Parts: sequence; structure tokens; C-alpha cells
Amino acid sequence: MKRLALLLLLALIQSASAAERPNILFIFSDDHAMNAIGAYGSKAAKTPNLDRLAKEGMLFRHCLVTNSICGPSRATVLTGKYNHLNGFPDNSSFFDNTQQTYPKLLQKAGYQTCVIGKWHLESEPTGFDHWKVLPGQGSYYNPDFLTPQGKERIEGYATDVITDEALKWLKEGRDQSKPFMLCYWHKAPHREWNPGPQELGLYDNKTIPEPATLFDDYNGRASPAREQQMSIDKDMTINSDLKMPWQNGDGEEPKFGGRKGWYNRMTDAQRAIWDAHYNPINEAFRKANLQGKELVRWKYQQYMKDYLSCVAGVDRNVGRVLEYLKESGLDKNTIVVYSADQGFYLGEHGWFDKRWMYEESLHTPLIVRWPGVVKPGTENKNLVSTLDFAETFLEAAGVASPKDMQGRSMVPLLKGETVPDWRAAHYYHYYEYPQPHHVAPHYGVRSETGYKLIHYYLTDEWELFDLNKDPAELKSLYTDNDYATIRESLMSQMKELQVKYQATNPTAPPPKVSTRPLNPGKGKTKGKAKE
Ligand code: SGN
Ligand code: CA
Repeated sequence: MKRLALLLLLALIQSASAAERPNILFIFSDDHAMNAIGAYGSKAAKTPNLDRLAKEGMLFRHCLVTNSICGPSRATVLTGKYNHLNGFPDNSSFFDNTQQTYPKLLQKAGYQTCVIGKWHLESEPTGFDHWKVLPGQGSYYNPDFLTPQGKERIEGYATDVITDEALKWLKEGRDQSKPFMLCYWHKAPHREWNPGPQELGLYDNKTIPEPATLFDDYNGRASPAREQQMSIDKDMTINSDLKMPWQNGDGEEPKFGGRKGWYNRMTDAQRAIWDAHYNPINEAFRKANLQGKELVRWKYQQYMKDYLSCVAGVDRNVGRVLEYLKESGLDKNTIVVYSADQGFYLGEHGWFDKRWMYEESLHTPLIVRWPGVVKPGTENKNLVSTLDFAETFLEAAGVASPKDMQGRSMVPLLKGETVPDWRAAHYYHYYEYPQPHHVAPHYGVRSETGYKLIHYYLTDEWELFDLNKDPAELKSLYTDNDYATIRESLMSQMKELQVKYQATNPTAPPPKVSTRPLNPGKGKTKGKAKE
């Protein structure tokens, strides 16, 4: 009899927990290219924890951003809207924090909400029960954080510190009777790709394979590809990006920020580890006196080693959080999402940075583990978007999406369902110009069938790519007669999407808040966006 009662009780508890709303752990890193994740096929990147997450979840091959740059991408994720509607088209914007966001809706529905780490939206976070965010870009070493109580500096390496703070909130900070949404948002692997003490040297004695387009000549494309300022050759700096102390002969001495800024910020102990790693590399480099292609090759290797070391720091820390979820039993009812604000160039076209509608920066990683819903080890090839995140989180939490959000919930895709009317083409618009990096503003569409149309509207130039035949996007077919039908069909898809997204006047400057008229709380988030 007793046994029966016990069994009944167990069954009751189980059905109650099955009906419980899931927690959401939203891991978002900064500038993490798909090509730097093992699960996406990288041969060089060491990402065992992300790879395991992919094995236990679903990996999306085509998660596309709406504007490949930090603040705008985050604004879209929060609002489920394009930048011309959420007022944040470029990094010098200021987020109207009175507008509707998914964290506010989840909070209203009884979720505990929290954001820790990179924010870059300049106004104070709203809709969060707890927040602790980096000012602007934040620092890799001994980062400052903005909190409702003011500024706080925490000693350590940003990726580790952000994780410590996230774990602290998970363990002690939240109301445990409620489900949670934790935005655990990393600074790494953003420029200048400063690795943490634990990862320095991880790629010593390794040679990272070069992309086929490292020495792209930009023929076959419109003028913007030639006129950018994001090339490893011309724009990657020795004294900051490549960690080299300035010396006579390097050109003008950098006056502020850059290496000086972050190097002086380190503690003596951190600096000793740093110097032990970089001094021999720097000496060898000075001695070698490389020129031309050899110099580009060296810069590429050093860039990639730093970048991948930053990625490895993110991966190790993701592992710490996943371990805690497991140990606490939270893993059973927690959706884990890994993504980044955009992709990044890892030497493709000779570049670093992002911004373009070309594949490497248009795509961003997306891996989702959702026990009992997502079949482990699966892949999805639909054109999903960061525009869809808000509505996906809301549906997962059982909250209805407001009509004015512009994405679509990915929950059916996560359940493995085929959705015949999923988007056939994705709309994109990049605005920030001319600095940094001098990438001409453009908008366009990328179709599910592998065609892409881009309009650089300042010079009225167009590009059309056939990704099936030219995956590296080296030859525009815009004026090729064989592609006339495809061009017309892309053009009409683009116009339809502009109507759908209320973007029918794409060349007009989008509404943007660039000052601070919004009553941002106690005004702790000082200053304009520092890029
Ligand atoms: C800084 C970087 C740029 C980068 C922007 C925007 N320069 O300005 O290379 O494109 O941030 O990045 S740096 O020398 O200061 O690193 S974003 O991810 O925040 O959009
Ligand atoms: Ca970014």
C-alpha cells in the first residue's frame, strides 16, 4: 500500500515537472564565426563543449542576421524587429529601452530574467530582474561592469568573470520558484582578440589552414569590396591587433587606447603571463622582417591563434555552465541556445571584421539543446534568423507573441517538423558608414535556393551571386543574361519582403536615437557608444 502511494506521488511530481515552463539559457558571444566551431566543420577550432552541445541538440546551418554588427543585431534579438523599426541601425545609436522586448514579456509572464556581460546598447537594460553589463565594448582584462548600483570593476579575464557572475546568479541570485531566462552574453572573441591566461599558447606550433580567398583581388564584384578597410594586409595593426609594443619604424605611435589601454590595465601577474607568451613571438617577428604575402600570412596565423584562443575560452566557460546545469538537475528543463551577434571573416577575402551580406558575416552560429523536444544530433537547413529569436523564446515559454514582432517562432523546426511555408528568402540591411571599416551600406535578399542580390545604394551598384556554383561569392552575375529570370525573381522577392517588413523606402536614413532623451533611470550608463 505504502509502495503504491509512493509510486503515485512520484508520478504526480513527474507530470507536474513535465508541465513546468522551461528555463532558457541564452549564450551569446560577440563575433563568433561558424567557421570557428568544430561542430560546423572547423578543423582548427578546439570547441569540445560546443561540439557536445550540437550532438545533444540541433545545429542550424543557415541562421542569418538582419544587420551584421553588434548593437543593431542585439536590438533585433531583443525586439524581434528590423533596425529601421527599433531605432538602432548602427553602433552609434542609443536603444530606446521603453520599447517592447521579449525579456519584458517573459518577466511579465513570471520569468526571472537576467543579463550578464556584453550589452552595447548604451541605455540601461530594462525588463531584467538582475543585470550586470560591460560598458560599451568592455575590457578583456579586469572588466568594469555597470549595475543598478553603479560601476564595479572585477579582477580577472572577462570570459571567466562573466561566467562566474552568471553562475552566481543561477545559484544564489534568482527566485528559484520561477523559471528563468538568463542572457549570458560574452565579449569574446571580439577584436582585439585578447586571449585569457588559461588559453594563451593553446595554438603554439600549430598552422591554421588558410582560406582559399586570403589573397582575393576583388575583381568580378562592385566597387565596395575593393574600398573596404578591413583587410589583414592593410588594416590589421601591428601595434594593437597583433600585440606588438610600438617601436621606431612602426609609423606613427598610437596615442591612446589600443594596446596601451589594455596592456596597462592588467595586473602585474597577468602581464607576466602575457609577456611570457608574446615576447618571444614579437622578437621573432621583428627579426624576420617579413614583407608582402609572407607578412600577410604571418598576420593571418597570429590573428587566428589569438581569435581561436578567445573562442576556446568561451568554450571552456560554456562547459562550466553546462556542468552546473547537469549537477543541479536544471539541465532537464533548460533550453540551451548558443549563438553570436554575427559571423566574422577569418581571412576569407583577405578580411577580418563583419558587416557584409556575404556569407561569412551574414551567417551566425545557432545550436539549440532542448531535452525532450529537440532530437539530439539533428541539423536544420531552413533560413532562420536572429529576427526569430524573440518569438521562439516566447513560444517556448508559452507566451503569445505580439503581432508587431517581425520574425517567426522556430519551435516547430526545433520539434523536427517540416514547415512548408517557412521563409524562402531573407532580407538584410547594413547601414554603418563610413567608419569603422568603410563598408558601403547595402540591402538585399538571400534565397533558400542559394541566390543572392545586393544593392549598394550610395553608388547604385548591384551584385548577384549563385552560391551553388560560386560559394565564395567571387563573381557577380548581375549583368549576365543567363541569370535574367533569377534576377527578376530575386528583385520581386526583395520588394515583397520590403513591404512585409515596412522597409519600402530603404535608402532613407532610418529613424535613430543617438542622444539620451529617454530618461534612462539613474543615468549610470554614461557616454556615447565607444566602438
Ligand atoms: C571596434 C573595432 C572594430 C569593430 C567595431 C564594431 N575596432 O570599433 O573593428 O568593427 O568595434 O564591433 S577596435 O580596434 O576598437 O577593436 S561590434 O561587434 O561592436 O559591432
Ligand atoms: Ca559583434
